Amino acid sequence: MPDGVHVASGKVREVFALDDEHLLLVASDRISTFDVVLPTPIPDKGRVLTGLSGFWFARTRHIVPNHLLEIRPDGRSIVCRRLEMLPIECVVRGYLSGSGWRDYRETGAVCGHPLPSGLRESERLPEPIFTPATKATDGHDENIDEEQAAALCGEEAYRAAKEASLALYAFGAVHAEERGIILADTKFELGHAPDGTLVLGDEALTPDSSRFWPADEYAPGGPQPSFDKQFARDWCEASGWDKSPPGPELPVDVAAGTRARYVEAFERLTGIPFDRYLADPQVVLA
Ligand code: Q0N
Repeated sequence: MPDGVHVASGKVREVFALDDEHLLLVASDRISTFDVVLPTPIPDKGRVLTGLSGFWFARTRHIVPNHLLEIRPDGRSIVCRRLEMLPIECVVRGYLSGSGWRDYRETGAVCGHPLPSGLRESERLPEPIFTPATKATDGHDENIDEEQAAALCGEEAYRAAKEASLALYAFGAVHAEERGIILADTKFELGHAPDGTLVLGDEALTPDSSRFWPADEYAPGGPQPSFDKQFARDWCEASGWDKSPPGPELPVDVAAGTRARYVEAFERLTGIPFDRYLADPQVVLA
């Protein structure tokens, strides 16, 4: 069984079972904008995301252990421990954006967290909040409150997942801010190892699982440009595409410009030249 049995796929990644205890996670170069996967790949995007995840996994083991066992020589796939995943998305928000902003405008609260009145879109929150969501099969996750999340996970697992998620976010946000990137929010997936230990799975603190904003352009009071995808999004908007599938082909310069932004995020956050990662993916683990 060279590369395993296909067990799951996301919009841009695939999961294969290697055996009962091990999975292979493969990150493709596909990109989604406005919830649609575009026909044009972004060269090396899967490697950027895999390398960044590896970088964070190696540096956050003191907060919570993770599923990473090995980054493959291709730089785009990892071998990981197979976990029993919690049935929630563990979202942490430090800024008011996306569904958090929508919920706040409609109700003044996000996932049961009452917030001060008068906050603007993209504003920094008084403190980061844990805002769990269900895992919807149609890709449209639904925000839930603490009580619903605890009922889905069990009280003890919920408490531990919340604590780990908030600590991981705090670690990532400080590191990113020191490098000129605002980590507005992020999503973790956690699970249990066979011995019952809580373990961080999936990818972590990547541009696909987070909102990265360039700090030097931060201007609350409206939506912020995405560090990585804004180039592709702007081109899609200007192309007149109605945002229903299929998405438009990106011109080569737009694909290249988008790649450059992903690579820049990698280099700023890791301090490692991306070429070094391509030559030896293990550099992010040192
Ligand atoms: C798992 N998903 C949903 C990849 C991620 N370590 C694990 N053990 C058992 N199951 C999973 C993992 C992990 N990671 C998580 N599916 C399987 C997220 N997927 C979506 C598709 O891309």
